[in-house]
Amino acid sequence: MIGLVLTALLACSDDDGSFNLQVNMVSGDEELVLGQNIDINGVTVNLDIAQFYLAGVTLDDEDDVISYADQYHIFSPTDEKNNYGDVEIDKTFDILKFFVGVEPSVNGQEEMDFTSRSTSDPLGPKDPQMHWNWNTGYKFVRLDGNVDLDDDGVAETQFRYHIGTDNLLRNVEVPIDFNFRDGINDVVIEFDLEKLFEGIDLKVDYFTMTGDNPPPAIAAANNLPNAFSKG
Ligand SMILES: [Ca+2]
Repeated sequence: MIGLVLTALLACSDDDGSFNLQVNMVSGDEELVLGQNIDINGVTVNLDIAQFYLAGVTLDDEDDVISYADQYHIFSPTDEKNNYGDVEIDKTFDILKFFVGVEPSVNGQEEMDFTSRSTSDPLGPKDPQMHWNWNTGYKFVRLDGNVDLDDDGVAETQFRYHIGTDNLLRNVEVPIDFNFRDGINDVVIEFDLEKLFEGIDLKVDYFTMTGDNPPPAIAAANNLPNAFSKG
C-alpha cells in the first residue's frame, strides 16, 4: 500500500511548492514551554521533555493523494516544524493523515539495524532516548517532567509518559482544508495535552513506561486521534 501512494508523490514532483508541517503543543489555551508550569485539566505539570514520532504523512482530497510515507520526524516544542519536500500547488487538500508512532516493520527491527543508523536519522539513537531497546522498540510519545500533587504550585513529583509498542500506534486525521501555493506552505496543527489526557487523573496516573503500567498509556494513546486539530 505504501508503494502505491509513493508513486503518486513522484508523479507530481515537478512543481515549486514546498510543504512544512508545524505542530504546536498546547494545553487548552496555553502554549507548552519546556521547563515552565502548565495546567493540564486542572493539574500543574512542568515538562522538560515533550516529543513524539509522527510519520505516514498523507495529504488527501477527493481525487488526489500525496504521501510522504517514508519520512519520520520527531516533533517537540524546540523542533516544531519539519519540511516534507515538494507538494502539488494550486490545489486544496482537505485532510492531513498521519500516525503517531513507528510502524511495526521498523519498530521490530534487529539491534544491528538500529545501531547502524546515524544519530541524524530520526529513527537512529537519540538523546534523550526515543527507544527502550531493540526488543521493546521505540518510544512513540515521550513526556518527562514533574507534577504538582499537593497543589502548592510547585511540581515536585516525577512525571513520565513513555508510550510505545506496536498496539499503541494510532492513526490521526486532521481536516485542514489547505490551499497549497507556489513557495513555502506551512500547515499548522495543534497537539493539545488536555485532550491527550482527557479522562485520565494525572494526580493518580502520572507514571507509565507502557510495560510497567499499561492502562494510562493505552488511555492516552486512545486519545491521540482527538488530540490533534487544525492550528
Ligand atoms: Ca507541589
